[in-house]
Amino acid sequence: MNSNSKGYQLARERYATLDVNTDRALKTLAAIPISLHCWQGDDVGGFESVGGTLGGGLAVTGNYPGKARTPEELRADLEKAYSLIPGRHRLNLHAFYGEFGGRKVDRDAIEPKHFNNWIAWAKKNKLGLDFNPTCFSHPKAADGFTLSHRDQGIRRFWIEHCRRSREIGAAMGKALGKTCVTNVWIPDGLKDTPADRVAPRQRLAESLDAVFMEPISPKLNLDAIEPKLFGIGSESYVVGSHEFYLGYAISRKKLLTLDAGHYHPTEGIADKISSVLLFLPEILLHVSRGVRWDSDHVVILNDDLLAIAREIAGNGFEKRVHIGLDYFDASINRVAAWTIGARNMIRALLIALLEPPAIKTAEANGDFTSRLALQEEAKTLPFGAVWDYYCESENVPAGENWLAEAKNYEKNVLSKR
Ligand code: RNT
Ligand code: ZN
Repeated sequence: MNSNSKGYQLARERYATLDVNTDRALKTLAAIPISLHCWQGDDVGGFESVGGTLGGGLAVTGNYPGKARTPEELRADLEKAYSLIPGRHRLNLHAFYGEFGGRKVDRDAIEPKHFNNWIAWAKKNKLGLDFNPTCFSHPKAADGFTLSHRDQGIRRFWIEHCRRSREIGAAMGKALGKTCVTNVWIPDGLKDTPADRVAPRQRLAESLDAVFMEPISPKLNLDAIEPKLFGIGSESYVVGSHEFYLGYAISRKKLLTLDAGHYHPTEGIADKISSVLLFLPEILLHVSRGVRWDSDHVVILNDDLLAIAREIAGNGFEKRVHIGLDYFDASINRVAAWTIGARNMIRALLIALLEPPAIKTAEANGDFTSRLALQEEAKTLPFGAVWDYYCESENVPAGENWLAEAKNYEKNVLSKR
């Protein structure tokens, strides 16, 4: 009997009185993969031989020592993080994390072979892979426009990059036997008031149609597109706005990506899920945490996260909502940043799966008093004991015990870089 069994037995009994089956909840939880974003490991740097500076209005603050400098280091750091996160998960790669053998391979020339090491590593570690074209940190994106650029040559360059990215995604999906989601995010937008909001959007729609022209089996690769309200340097106008991509996704049957940092600060993505899934079969989430703006802070267990988890788990949308993380904090241990965010995402899903059914019943009966009372009482149910038990049964540290392992890794590996 392991140390948490006693706590788990008591929790299971307590939940049973509320018609909640904790064993069943854990079984469902174990089948929900979280896609960890590779870019937390090196501050969105990538491995191109001609290293550029971070562009596209993305900003990473902090200079905590020990960031990954090579693919080997990044993979080692990820392995450490996965060993501290319960369940089987995925890795979300950006195109500029390819391995180009010290050669300059421009973005319009990337091929599946540049990701062979990642694929082999994913296979060995039983991970799925997701993918993203990298339409920033590049001279051809320096003026803030890519797929919607007024210059046809620049548009063609980025179309080719995105086209190849889907093929790489399909190669990953095929090699691993797990569908890859390839997400297109572009920074295109304007700092100050546009004179013409229409033309760039027309060009973006045309470019995307060119990117997606070749049909790819949805078993191998799914295409996703990610809207944004504003960015640094695109405060007044973002070409790929929410309405733009919602319309595009519905008309072209693509996945819409909802990033928690991409809306007005008081606007949550949780409420969008049920609406969008009425009209699209599947979506992708970039779970992030904005603090006053799209600051990409590490995901914590707050109401926003719980609301997102409830929309997924409470409605049985686990298979239709692909969950990815998207944040970058360089002010703390980066392995810990992955671990904290991923554990919180999983913990939030667990809490949602353990929600007493009486809450929904009360609402269905028009008894809003009971709904509120039960919602509040549910906040102190013993989900912590269920979580600890889950961690132990998945052979990862329960409670705060993972921190000592992350600190050890920092001492023995990260601090020597
Ligand atoms: C940017 C988007 C995008 C990026 C990654 C690196 O605002 O959220 O998803 O964070 O592609
Ligand atoms: Zn994002």
